Amino acid sequence: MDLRPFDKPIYVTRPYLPSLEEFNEGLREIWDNQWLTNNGPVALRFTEELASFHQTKNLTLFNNGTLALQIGLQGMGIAGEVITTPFTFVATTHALTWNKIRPVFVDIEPERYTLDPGKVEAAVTPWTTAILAVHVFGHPCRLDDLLDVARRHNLTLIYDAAHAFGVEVDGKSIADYGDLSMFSFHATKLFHSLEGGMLTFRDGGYRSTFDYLKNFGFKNETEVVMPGTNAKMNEMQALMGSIVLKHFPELLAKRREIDAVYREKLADLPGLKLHKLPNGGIKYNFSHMPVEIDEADFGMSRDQLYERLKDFNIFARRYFYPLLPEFACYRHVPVLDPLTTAYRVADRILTLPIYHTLELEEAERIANIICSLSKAGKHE
Ligand code: T4K
Repeated sequence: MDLRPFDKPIYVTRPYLPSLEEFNEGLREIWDNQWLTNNGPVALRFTEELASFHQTKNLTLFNNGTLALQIGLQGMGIAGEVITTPFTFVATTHALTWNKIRPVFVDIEPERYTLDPGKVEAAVTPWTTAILAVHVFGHPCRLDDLLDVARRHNLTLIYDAAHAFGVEVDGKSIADYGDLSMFSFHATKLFHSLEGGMLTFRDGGYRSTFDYLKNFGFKNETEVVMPGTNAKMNEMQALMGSIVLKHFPELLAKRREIDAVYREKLADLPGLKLHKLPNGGIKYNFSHMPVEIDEADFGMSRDQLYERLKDFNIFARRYFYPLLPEFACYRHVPVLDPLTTAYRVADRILTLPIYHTLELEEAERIANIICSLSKAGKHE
């Protein structure tokens, strides 16, 4: 069994890069057009490609996911309090704060790590205007239950789908669920456009508002109808996105294989819990490879394992730790729910490397190294 440290660093993820020839081919068109940003032809074409991929016309592109979400919230006039998850990347909560919205953190569920709809319901107050849930690691939230709570309390249902590109539920894109969804196309995501973001929305009437907001509020050359910002996707981003979209099926297939290797090797390891693959009509995207470490059974803590793996040139990540309310800028947020599950998961979670250029033998070696570091492995 190969337990040697890797010669090169193995990161939690690596961006998909097409061949330089393929990218150059697209660059030629941009050079010929002499058009670099502001709704250029490549961005318009990429929008069409994504519309066809998601089977919806109700989408618009941005230069990153964070600004997309900020603009989505602002464009829909969300205010007051929004019930959200503490187990996410900081950008989810920042998007609320930038809009002067008060985040209300409630707990997550232990298996899928997404918002617990029962806890959401219990946190509704007269000031609540929306739910902002996250399909964390690409795991769809409890869509029906959240919709039920939202409709009964007249709340807008917003999904941070930063990790959920390509996920389908009952044959429909995850973008079809909720009033608004935000997707991140950051380089670290399984689908990327260097940086980038997308909003999809149920009510097509919001399109012009979102488009004005991302372009300084311009309606036309002489009319500014709202104080917008600059959040447009440029032509280079759109070119990369368009190429990555063509290769998306093969990227997904490779991730599925890597996931299977980890599962086979780690399934029975005491003290390590694999995340449960979403089932029941869900097409998953293998966006991340989270595992939970139980210190007593595994023989070392999650943090010790995280550090020990570095000795083998393996750079796993603790997504998402610390929990949002632990950050200095959110310590003042009153938290009424003890967030028991979220704290437990944040203390145990480790996301293992998964990306299309990771060889299956490398995934196997990472898994074997993890086994060898565990209490059970040492006794073998
Ligand atoms: N909502 C959620 C739930 C999110 O997860 C995110 C972003 C957002 C909203 C906001 O969307 P964006 O505004 O970003 O579109 C990374 C990403 O920067 C961030 O996009 C992502 N979530 C978050 C989960 O992860 P870091 O600080 O962990 O990234 P970094 O630079 O440490 O990269 C991780 C690893 O990836 C590196 O160790 C090596 C590898 N890497 C990274 C880059 C940038 C490469 O190999 N090449 C690269 O170019 O935040």
